[in-house]
Order: sequence, then C-alpha cells, then structure tokens
Amino acid sequence: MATMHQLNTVRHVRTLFISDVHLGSKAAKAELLVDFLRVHDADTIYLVGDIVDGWRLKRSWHWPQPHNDVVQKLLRKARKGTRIVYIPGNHDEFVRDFPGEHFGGIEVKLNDVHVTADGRRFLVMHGDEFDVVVKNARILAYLGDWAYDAALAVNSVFNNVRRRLGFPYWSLSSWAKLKVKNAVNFIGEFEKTLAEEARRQDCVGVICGHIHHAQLAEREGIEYVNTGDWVESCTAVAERPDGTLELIRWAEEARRVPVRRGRGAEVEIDDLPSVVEAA
Ligand SMILES: [Mn+2]
Repeated sequence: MATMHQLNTVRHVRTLFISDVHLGSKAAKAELLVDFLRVHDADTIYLVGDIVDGWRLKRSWHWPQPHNDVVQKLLRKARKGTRIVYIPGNHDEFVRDFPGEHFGGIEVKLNDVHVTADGRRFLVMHGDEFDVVVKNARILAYLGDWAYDAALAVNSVFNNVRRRLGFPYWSLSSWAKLKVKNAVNFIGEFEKTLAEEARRQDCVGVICGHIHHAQLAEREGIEYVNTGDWVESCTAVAERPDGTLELIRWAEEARRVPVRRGRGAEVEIDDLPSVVEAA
C-alpha cells in the first residue's frame, strides 16, 4: 500500500494516458488531477479527449483556478521535455481543426499508434468516432460492411452539422445512461467496436476514453484499455518502464492517503460528488 511518503515522491512512468477531464464544467475534479500530475512524471503524456468541455463553456463560462492549474502543469511538463500528445474528443472537437499543430509544445493528433517499451502497438483514440456504430450495432451487424462504413460517415457528418448549427453534441453515454437497462449492452458494444478497430489497424490493443468507464481487459482477443475520467472515478492509465500497463484509480488512492499540498495543506476529498455529468 502506498504511504504518504511514496505519494509525495514523484513516480516516473514511460507513458501516461488521461481523458475526459471536462475542464470548464463544474464536475471536473481538477484539484485531484493537479495532485496526480504533481506526483507523476512521464516521457510521454497522451491526452485522450474531452480534456476541455467546449460545449459546456459555450453555455456558461466556468474556469476556476484549479482548471488553470491543470493547464499550467501540463505546459510546464511540456517545457521540461515531456512529449504531450492531445487527441481531441467530442467535447473538445474544436481542437480537431488543428491536426499536426503544436500549441505550447503540445502536439495535436486525431489519433495515434503508441508502441510500448515491449513493442506492442496500441491504437489511441477518444472513441466518439463510433457513436452511431455503437448505437446501431445490431442493425449494422445485420446489414454488413457497407452499412458500417456508411454509419461512420453519418457519424462525422451528423456531428459536423450539429456543431455548425450550435447544437450540443449528442452524447452516446448520456443517452445510454438514460436507458439504464441498455447500459451494460452499450458498454460491451463500445468495447467490441473499439477492439475491432484496433485489429483493423494492426494493433494488439486500443486505449480510449469517452464512456467514463475505466477498464483494462481483453476483448475479442484485443487488449481493451479505457482511461476512465476525471469527473467521477479520477483514473489514469500508466505504462511502466517495461511496457506493462496499469490502471490508476486516483480518487481511491487519494482517499486512502491524503496528498500533501504546499505548506502542509491537504486535499479536500470529503465531498466528491457522485453525480456524473454527461460524457
Ligand atoms: Mn467523449
């Protein structure tokens, strides 16, 4: 078990994967993320989408200091030599207009293939690209390949149009949460769809986010890794120096052992709200 001393010592990993922080929304646990980033360093950090919640910011501006602190911490790490790759999601879709660009040392990519220290190829993407496919999985399986490709095209056109017209993004996850009975099916379908995409791209695994459901498991013979979120579970995935992947549940670790702040203050973690904002 981690001790206070260990938690206040910086742990170096090869790669960190973080997604669904939703900065700009009241639900974002920015302070916990700042603490996490304070005690974790990496050669490469992948931001796997929905880091900033553009949809929510458009509706009402909410940007308290801890949200700034997250951005500052990341920029500081970039300055100190960490490679940071920003893979946008549906809530920070505006970043998708800048593939290949660098902002303050942070590189934007629509998706990527990450090769682990032991040579395994992982597809890294947010996952919303498959919302329409996941929602209509049963009918698509019946209709076959052409329908699958068509659904992918519809997904991107549909969201572009909604975005131009200023409508909020239609959220697969919140839709699934409303249909609680279908939620398990939906998660399974999402995992399967992403695993299949990884196989198509010659990868042994996929690392994604979007559905706010952290996971490190095998699906369809593919390693399915979901980074979870920082609005509820506060999870991240780390690649150790030997290439093995690990799921870190930071809300739980911080609850067990308070992280020391500057001047001995401790993180307030008593009132972690259990309300999940729309994914
Ligand atoms: Mn998302």
